[in-house]
Amino acid sequence: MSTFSRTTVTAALIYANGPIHIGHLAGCYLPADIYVRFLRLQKKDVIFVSGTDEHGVPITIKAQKEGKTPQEVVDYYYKEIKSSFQDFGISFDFYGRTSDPVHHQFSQDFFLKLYQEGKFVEETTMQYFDESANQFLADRYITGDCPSCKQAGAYGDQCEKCGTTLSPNELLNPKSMLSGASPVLKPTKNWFLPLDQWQGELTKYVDSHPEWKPNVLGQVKSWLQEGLKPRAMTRDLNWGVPIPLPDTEGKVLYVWFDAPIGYMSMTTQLTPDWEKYWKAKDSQIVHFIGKDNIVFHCLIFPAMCMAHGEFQLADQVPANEFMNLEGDKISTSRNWAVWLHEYLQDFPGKQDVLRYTLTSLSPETKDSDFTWADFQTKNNSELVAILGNFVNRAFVLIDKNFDSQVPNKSTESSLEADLMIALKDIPAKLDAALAAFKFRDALVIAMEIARLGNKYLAETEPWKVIKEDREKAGSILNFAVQLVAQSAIALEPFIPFTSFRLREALGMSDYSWTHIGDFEIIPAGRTLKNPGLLFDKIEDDVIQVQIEKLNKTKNLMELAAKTVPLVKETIEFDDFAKMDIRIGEIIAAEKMEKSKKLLKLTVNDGIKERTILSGIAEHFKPEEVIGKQVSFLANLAPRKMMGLESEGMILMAEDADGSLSFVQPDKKIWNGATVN
Ligand code: B3M
Ligand code: ZN
Repeated sequence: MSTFSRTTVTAALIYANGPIHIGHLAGCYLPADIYVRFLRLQKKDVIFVSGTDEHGVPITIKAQKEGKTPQEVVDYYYKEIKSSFQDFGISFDFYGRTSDPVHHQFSQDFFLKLYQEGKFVEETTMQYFDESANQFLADRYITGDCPSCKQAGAYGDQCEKCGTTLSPNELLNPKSMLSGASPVLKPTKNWFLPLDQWQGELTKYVDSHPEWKPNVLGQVKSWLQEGLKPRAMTRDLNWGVPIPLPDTEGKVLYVWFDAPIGYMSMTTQLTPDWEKYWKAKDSQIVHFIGKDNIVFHCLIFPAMCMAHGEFQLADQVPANEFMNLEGDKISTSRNWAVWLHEYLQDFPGKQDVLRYTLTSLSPETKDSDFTWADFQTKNNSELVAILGNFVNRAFVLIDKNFDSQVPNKSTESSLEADLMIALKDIPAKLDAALAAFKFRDALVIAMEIARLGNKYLAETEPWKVIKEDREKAGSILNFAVQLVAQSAIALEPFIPFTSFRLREALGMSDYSWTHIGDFEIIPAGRTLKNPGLLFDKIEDDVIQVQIEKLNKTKNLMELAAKTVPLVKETIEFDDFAKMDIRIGEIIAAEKMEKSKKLLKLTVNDGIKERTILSGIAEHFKPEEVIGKQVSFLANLAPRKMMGLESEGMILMAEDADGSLSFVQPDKKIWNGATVN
């Protein structure tokens, strides 16, 4: 790894169609940030580029759902996402967007070069088309049963259940997402990258990287084994990068064609010197992604680069698995997530606690699970009890006994010798873990410094020594301060906000990774500024609030999943036509003395006032219903109840939780209107 002159780090371009949650952070942004900060501390030449993916069906579907234009959706979420990353200290050098004209131009040039050099196969194929919506159904516009695991609800590009990558024509029982209708097949022309022709080169490429993580190699090899097929690099859609060819109205570049090119187009916006980061052989390219993006980064994008010819291929693709939340898959649509912006509202200033917890639970080799209980334990038993406690003791003792000035180092006993020995291996181990993308291990190693510091203070007891031997106590505290400084450096990639506070407190400006293990970082005599408590204990009630929030979500989900009653036996039109349903206005309402359930309503039916007894008293107060226009069955035979005659029946809709609502016209209309 040290043979590279520079490193180009990318983190997946997340779709700009929603806010971000802990799963995103843990999946690729946090590991990428840790890695980049590590390289920067080593004074390496590194760039860190990411941005939002603003094309493709996920964006247009979101726009349709919200009644907005795709541009409105991406403009909104670009800002939201960018600021969430900023809030959590994800230190991109450039955070771009694929709707940027620079990107459009760059990806069109890329496409055109491949086109002109005959790297595409132009083909007219039968694609699913929704006749009512008058639109081809690319990718996520179509759902059906997964041919592989048979799960319903697989998308045209992927089954989320089993992870298989699909094409729309493989789905069983395909349905249009736009209308729910069964689509028809219609011919259309697209440009395909013949991945089959690159199979040999790609196999060689993958074989040259036996060091890739097993989860990555596993997926890639199974694709290669199945045999690669040509894949369309264009789509029949109105949203995306227009195809730079004549007569291609209504067609755009496939989002997975333009998105990875975004890494490059964004680098051109970062530095005029961008080419060396993508073209020079001595550049190391590292893509941080989640597991669902593996094939695109390890096979399809490399094939595109091979076909193009000027760009280097990725050296490392350290993809993570997924992080679950309290035992369940994180899901945006079910709102089963911890949203970063909500976390910050609930835990202001505690970004590092989340970064720390997510790193120590990182789904590096298999899916992992975030629980609020773990979060609390990580905070209380590690950040507070180990790091916070150690740092606090060192600062307080120096404040109290040495007027906040770093005392001299003098005596060294066997305890200091032991400490040095214990610390000796830490830098090398830490480097090895970080270079191998083992961030969980790396965090444990980095925390070891504070652990040793705590142990050292417990063994040397400077608070007792000070009473007899001021010089010796001072020397112990000098050692402790050096350990605090080393912790600040070693932990900077993981908890940068805390590290910053410590560096301020210690007056550290010139420092680097090589100072880990160095006991001369902070000179004697320097005045320190006690940073106060770095972390505070998170109590049970605070955690309980979060758990209740999730429970509420769970209840709502269960409610929504409650089965809708089966449709009653079929009737003929004549049966329906017998019912005379009308609109009337409730002009008076009162409780019935002897009944808990019934309200006595007076309804203006356009001709006269009629009395209707309705079983809604447990749901509505009389004053709540007066003035409402409602639907009622006008020709129901009059019935006597509680000594009064009811002339009709009010129609009510029952919600999943049993609550009732009136069936009302959506604007004020005349009383007596018929409902057909
Ligand atoms: N936008 C998928 C995702 O957000 C896709 C990644 C592109 S990376 C070039 O998971
Ligand atoms: Zn499946």
